[in-house]
Amino acid sequence: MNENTIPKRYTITSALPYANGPLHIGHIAGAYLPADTYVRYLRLRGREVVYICGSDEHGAAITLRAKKEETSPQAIVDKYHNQIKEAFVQFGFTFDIYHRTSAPLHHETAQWFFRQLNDKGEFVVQTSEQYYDEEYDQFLADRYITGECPNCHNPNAYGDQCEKCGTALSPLELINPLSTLSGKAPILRETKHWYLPLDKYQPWLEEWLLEGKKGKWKKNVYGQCKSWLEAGLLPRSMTRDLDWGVPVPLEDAEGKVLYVWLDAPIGYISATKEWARQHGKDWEIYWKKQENPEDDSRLIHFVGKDNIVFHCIIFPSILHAEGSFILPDNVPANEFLNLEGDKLSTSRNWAVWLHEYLEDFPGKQDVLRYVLLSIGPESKDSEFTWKDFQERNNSELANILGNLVNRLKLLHKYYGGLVPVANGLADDAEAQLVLKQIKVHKDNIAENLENFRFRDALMEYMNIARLGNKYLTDEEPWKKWKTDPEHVGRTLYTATQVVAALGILGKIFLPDAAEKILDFFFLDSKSLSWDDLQKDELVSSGSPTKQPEMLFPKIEDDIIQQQLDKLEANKKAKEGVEVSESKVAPAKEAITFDDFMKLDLRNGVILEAATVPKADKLLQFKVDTGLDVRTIVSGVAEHFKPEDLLGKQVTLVANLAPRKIRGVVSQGMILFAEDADGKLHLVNPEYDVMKGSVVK
Ligand code: B3M
Ligand code: ZN
Repeated sequence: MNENTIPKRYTITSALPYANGPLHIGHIAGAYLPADTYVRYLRLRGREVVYICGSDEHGAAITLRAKKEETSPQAIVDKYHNQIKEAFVQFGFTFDIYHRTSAPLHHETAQWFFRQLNDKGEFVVQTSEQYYDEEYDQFLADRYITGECPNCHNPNAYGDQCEKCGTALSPLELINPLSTLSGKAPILRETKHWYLPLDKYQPWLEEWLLEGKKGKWKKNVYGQCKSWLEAGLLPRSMTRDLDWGVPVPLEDAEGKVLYVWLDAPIGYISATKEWARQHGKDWEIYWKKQENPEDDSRLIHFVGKDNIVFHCIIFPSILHAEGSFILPDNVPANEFLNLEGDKLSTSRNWAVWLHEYLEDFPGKQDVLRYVLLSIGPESKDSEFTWKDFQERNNSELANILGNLVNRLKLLHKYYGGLVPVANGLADDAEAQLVLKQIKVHKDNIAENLENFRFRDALMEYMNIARLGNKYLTDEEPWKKWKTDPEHVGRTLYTATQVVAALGILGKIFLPDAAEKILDFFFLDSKSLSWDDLQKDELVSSGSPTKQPEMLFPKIEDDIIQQQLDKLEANKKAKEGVEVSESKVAPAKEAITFDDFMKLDLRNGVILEAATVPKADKLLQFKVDTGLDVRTIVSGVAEHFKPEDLLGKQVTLVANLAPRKIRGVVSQGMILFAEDADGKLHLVNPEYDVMKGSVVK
């Protein structure tokens, strides 16, 4: 099907949030608000849409949380599934269903899929050595194991993915892996798993994705996929040695479950099946290839940056391998949203939680929609600040949109609240220009939304309000009322059409305000659609109107200060808790004295310091160790500028085997200590000592 034609129907999905914690504004800005806005637009245009979401209730993150809270995984997912679902409903997201992957229907659907692939011989069954935690008597996969990312050297990469650079990993690729259960280095033990041969699908992916989606998918998404495909795809295990998840439906797979990234995307399909069951619909028209490809539903996944590989490479490979399903038409993933100059972080409690926003700002869902769409990380990471939140509410929503609606008080001042007649409208050039401009902005909104450009679409929407304000300011009806009442009639009639258009289009971006605007005209918002915007007249002369209300009250400084104080307090409280809960990394496995004596620890001095080309996390040093002058590479470029460390005394491991890192041979390791805020500091004796002195 050609992207430019209008499909018979749409299957829209938002990433299934892990049911192991509350949602924050980063989640909303990434996978949910753009999707909901797009769905509202499609529905306003009368297109057939099913919008799917639900809780992702499997995976190591959930079982780890259960262990930490000394409860069961089911208790964890029940708690957070309900909290998340409630927050979504309160915020006004319009999913057709919000399902969950612990539901029996999902297990059946995921197991059906696994059997289909297995019966087709798609899996490669392999017995191999996997990391195993002896103390916990458990194999370690995904979040059960962490280590240094081989790609970006993030020290806290997970066994299945590095969240910093997004690279899909397998545990054996981690440098210095540690079990997140015992904190100890794991051993290797044999186990059998069913691998999806992604390498076998590489040629197909290069054709379907690199060729087929070129220029159609967002650059940030296409670029990530291109780099993975260029690196060459490897077979990926689709089963895990865990006791929480969808059991592998095979005799010889006792104690194994489906990999969460096999099962979760199938959750979109099981959710659709449940929705169809509840509404007497046929789920297959939303997921299966139709007789005539022109009848295929258009599948669009809305996700955050760290989910790109799973939705663009792994899930499409699974769908392609099974053979009877449609493939994603687009995956317009967003980048990351930061908060007040720092990364949003659940673990550091550095976040604006959705459920807390709803408590602190009741009835202000539109304000958060507006701000998050305005700053959306559509092509690069972006920043939320409370000051900007206040500024956009006060100087944009209140002063532009709210102000225009409020100025229709003039209908009550001059016409008893009725919309006046517009004699001579056809010859009124200014009025004609305004009525024409509304349609231009409406078409620009469509063009931007069809291409997932939400910031630009919202700007076009606000330009309609700016158009109305400028028109009234230029026409000055309050000055002409006595001398030219006919002109005033035309002006206020035209301004009324502008506000009515903002009511209809507002259903896409600001649903609560839209309801209020249309209600101001006694208009039923459900009866008005996109096609009405083609007309010049949305509200006819003589129509009654209500006194306009203040749509967006100003947000005062003290309210914003409270949020800033809350952020800091949350962060301190979290640090406080973590320090008391010995936030330090778990102890490593005991070593013998002889092991320690093998280390040759010395003090030295940094003679030269420089960056490492094309490695934005690395610095390279020339170090005088007292034995020699050598090069050492450290992953500290995010903490220091080269000049910060020039001339500094260091403690180093002098007898570490040389390692080539990004083309530079590093001979040793300089020791740094990480503080509670994640900042690094050199480890040194209290006083400067002679170069080469041995640390005992
Ligand atoms: N549960 C969300 C995440 O990675 C993940 C999405 C699943 S969508 C099928 O945070
Ligand atoms: Zn990485």
